[in-house]
Amino acid sequence: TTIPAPTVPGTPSGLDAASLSGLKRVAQYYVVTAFMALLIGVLIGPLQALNYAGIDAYPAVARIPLLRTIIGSYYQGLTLHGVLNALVFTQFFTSGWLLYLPLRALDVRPNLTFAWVTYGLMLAGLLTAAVPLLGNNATVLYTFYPPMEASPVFYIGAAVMVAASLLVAGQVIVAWIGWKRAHPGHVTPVVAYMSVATWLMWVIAALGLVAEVVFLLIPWSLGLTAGVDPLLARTLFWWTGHPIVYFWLLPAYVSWYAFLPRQAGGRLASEGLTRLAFALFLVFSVPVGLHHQYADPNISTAWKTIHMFLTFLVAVPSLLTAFSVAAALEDAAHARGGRGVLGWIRFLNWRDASMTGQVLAMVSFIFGGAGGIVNASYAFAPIVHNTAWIPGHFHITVGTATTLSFMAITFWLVPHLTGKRLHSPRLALPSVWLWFTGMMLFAVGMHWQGLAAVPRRTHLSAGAQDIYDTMQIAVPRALTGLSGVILLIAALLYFWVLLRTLVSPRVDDPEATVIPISDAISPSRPTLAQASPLVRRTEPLLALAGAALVLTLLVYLPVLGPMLASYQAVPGQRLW
Ligand code: HAS
Ligand code: HEM
Ligand code: CU
Repeated sequence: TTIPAPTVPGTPSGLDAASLSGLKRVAQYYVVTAFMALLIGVLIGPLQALNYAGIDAYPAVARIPLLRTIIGSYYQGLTLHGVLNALVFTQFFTSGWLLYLPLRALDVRPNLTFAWVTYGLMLAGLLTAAVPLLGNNATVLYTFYPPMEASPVFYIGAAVMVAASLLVAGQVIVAWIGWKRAHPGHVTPVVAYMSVATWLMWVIAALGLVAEVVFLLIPWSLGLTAGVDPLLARTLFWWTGHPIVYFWLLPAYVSWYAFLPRQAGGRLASEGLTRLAFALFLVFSVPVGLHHQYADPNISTAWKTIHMFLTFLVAVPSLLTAFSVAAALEDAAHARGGRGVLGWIRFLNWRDASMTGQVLAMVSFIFGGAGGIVNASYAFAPIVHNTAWIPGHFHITVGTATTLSFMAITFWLVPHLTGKRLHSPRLALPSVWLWFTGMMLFAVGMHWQGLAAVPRRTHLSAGAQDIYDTMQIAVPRALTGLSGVILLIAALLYFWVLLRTLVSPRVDDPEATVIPISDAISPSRPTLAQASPLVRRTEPLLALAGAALVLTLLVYLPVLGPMLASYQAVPGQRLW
């Protein structure tokens, strides 16, 4: 399972030294752009946490001219926070991460011009969308539900950004197909397997959003159509909107499976199981979107229920992951002398910030995942839907399981890409502990407030203060406010370490920091003939993607059909 070192210069299709360093540079641009977006997005978060503590910081913010442009209102800030963190940060990071890793694992020489053009396109899409966002002409939140209507420039920018991600997907998938042709009868190396499965899933997932933006929102916002059907648009949105959360999660899983065991001092539990988890994600990630629409009228209860059961099914590969990765960590701790049912946990490599951050991210995800299963239950959904519970849920999924993992990964990835040394590992460690502590407190505060029926997406510290004050939830409000302060400190520490690392001089050969690829406990077999039946059956990723598409159409066409047949054109509104 080792990622091969660059082959002898001159190998026709292999990754020679020049293309390796070129590839690293593209990946570095993606990763750094991602974290710049996160920096801006995250700084807005504490203001929102204070709002959920009953403290209105927005009049004070509005007095500072630069901030007034960005955070002119609670909702402009919230839109920027959601878009930059959840959409921009994740997509840019993954485009670098899951471009670099599979090409490296397959030892395929990339077309660097194509890679740079794709990066440029993604950046152009982002900058285009930023214009109306910063001008308060796209304050529609990151879900942009119509009939709220943003400037067409926002939708066009967003569409270009997503299109660019599909080009990255294409580059990786084409490289993998080429590798398959050149290596008949061989098993795809596990890191490449996970990456290709993730990209194939994303291609199918993105179809809903692409259809929504290209056929509904862009023509409508340009004034070419009189109105848009909100229900149809929302349904297409959630076609993408659910699986996008796995597009955020699976890149972290790649690291939890393939790299974290070695960082902890152990081995990957089972390659076959790893492949199975990703194959299941490929097939079952998309056909579940109606679990975001239980409260929407005019969708049959039967289809909502079917999507609910499929949601429970797509939790299975995460449960597999939980046990499999826990086993890998226990293996690591045993190798370091750890014993006991839980006693081994102490023996992990807790001095290493990269390992610690990822393990803490995983711990947060135990609770994030459990909450997700509550959300998915048709019977519980009415209690939690649209309440503060939901932001509670997703800050310990995307906000921690994903974000804290990506942060922890940069501690080795940035040195590996740049040849620079991590600035102050001593500060890196408290930054991940503080992020974890802050987000866990945030989650307690927000879930608790949600159960008390505090709504999400509400500037209640301003307009609704009277009602809010009578709710007798002083403890969770205080926890939420406190968490905002802790998270601010965590973010400042982390970005200090990252930025100092980036501006430091290059001191090492980048290859001196190795990709921490783990061995597997069960030996891996390079050819399909020797491989286990599980490995053989999960290898045909294109066929699995075909199955995913068929299943998605089966559970979506009967839902979309009636909506198209009774299309309701609703004129746009600007609520801000
Ligand atoms: Fe979710 C809403 C259901 C996972 C993100 N989710 C959201 C929203 C976001 C989001 C952003 O069914 C809000 C959207 C909006 O703005 O309206 N979610 C689920 C389910 C899962 C799930 C069933 N969500 C995620 C992930 C996200 C994410 C992952 C981002 C990355 N979610 C919902 C539903 C809603 C929803 C409803 C709509 C709510 C509403 O009413 O609006 C599952 O995939 C979760 C499965 C996960 C597990 C946990 C496995 C645990 C692991 C860690 C093991 C740890 C170890 C550490 C081994 C079963 C893998 C051991 C270490 C030691 C030291 C001991
Ligand atoms: C929304 C706080 C970091 C993604 C929110 C809300 C709060 C908050 C209080 C709820 C606002 C409302 O419903 O009115 C924070 C704090 C952070 C932080 C204090 C850390 C300093 C993150 C990160 C991500 C993220 C790292 C993702 C990578 C989101 C998203 C929303 C949100 C997608 C939903 C926006 C919407 O409802 O339109 N955040 N957040 N946040 N946050 Fe964060
Ligand atoms: Cu979902």
